[in-house]
Amino acid sequence: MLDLYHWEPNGASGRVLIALEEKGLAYSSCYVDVLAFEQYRPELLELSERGEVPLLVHDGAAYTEASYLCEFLDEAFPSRPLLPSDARGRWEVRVWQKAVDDGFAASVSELAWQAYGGARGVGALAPGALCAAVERIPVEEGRELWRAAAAGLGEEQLARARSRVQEAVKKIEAQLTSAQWLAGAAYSLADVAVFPYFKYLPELCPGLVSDAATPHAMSWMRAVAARPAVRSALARGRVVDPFTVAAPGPEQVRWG
Ligand SMILES: N[C@@H](CCC(=O)N[C@@H](CS)C(=O)NCC(=O)O)C(=O)O
Repeated sequence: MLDLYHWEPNGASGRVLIALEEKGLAYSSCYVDVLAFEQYRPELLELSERGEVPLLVHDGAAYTEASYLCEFLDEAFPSRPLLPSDARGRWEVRVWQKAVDDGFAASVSELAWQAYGGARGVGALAPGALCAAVERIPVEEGRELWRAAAAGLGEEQLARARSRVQEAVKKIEAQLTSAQWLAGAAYSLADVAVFPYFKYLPELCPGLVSDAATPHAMSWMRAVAARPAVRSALARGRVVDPFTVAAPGPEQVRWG
């Protein structure tokens, strides 16, 4: 029995939804509206002390952290593997996952929050109501994250996010110029990790990501988006386009 607590099928939630669909696993989808602070509901905090989604519950045990969660799924349910069979290929996947976890995810989330965050849910509250809602978050790290988001991200932070995204896009385009997929010879968890963040970029950073600037990455993005499993995962959201909503990721509070 697999229960996945997730938000919109973008970012980290998107990664795990795509992995479940690619592996053809039956799961129940439990939507958690991050922009209504539902991730901090007491019953979810009992399963994950940080109140973080995606959160998978399998046989009564809870799993978080998209990279490790996807690897857990691949190991626990070996059919339709998403990790290469050779050691080099698996290393390549993990290096891409680390790049996503270390900076790409947080930087895309920051730019997306800046562009779209205010439009829905808590982001649309009047400043006083938002601050009061933030102070009711029962997790210190969550309060810290959302206080910063409510105050608005500074130009220095946004400039750093733009430059990190630019570096990541360069690497993605370079890799896809000579290969069809990010790691190894086949589609893998590396593609699953990068896609739900990269998909924001043609709209969010059109000067950086476009058919003219990054043709190989754009065809890769379209090929991933056309996969039946990815289409099913993207249909698990509530908004028409999950890449036009954003929440500030928790990573920037952890690592600054
Ligand atoms: N380290 C986590 C990060 C998960 C994450 O960024 N979750 C977002 C939504 S997809 C979130 O919960 N943000 C809002 C919050 O922390 O209040 C992972 O890789 O799974």
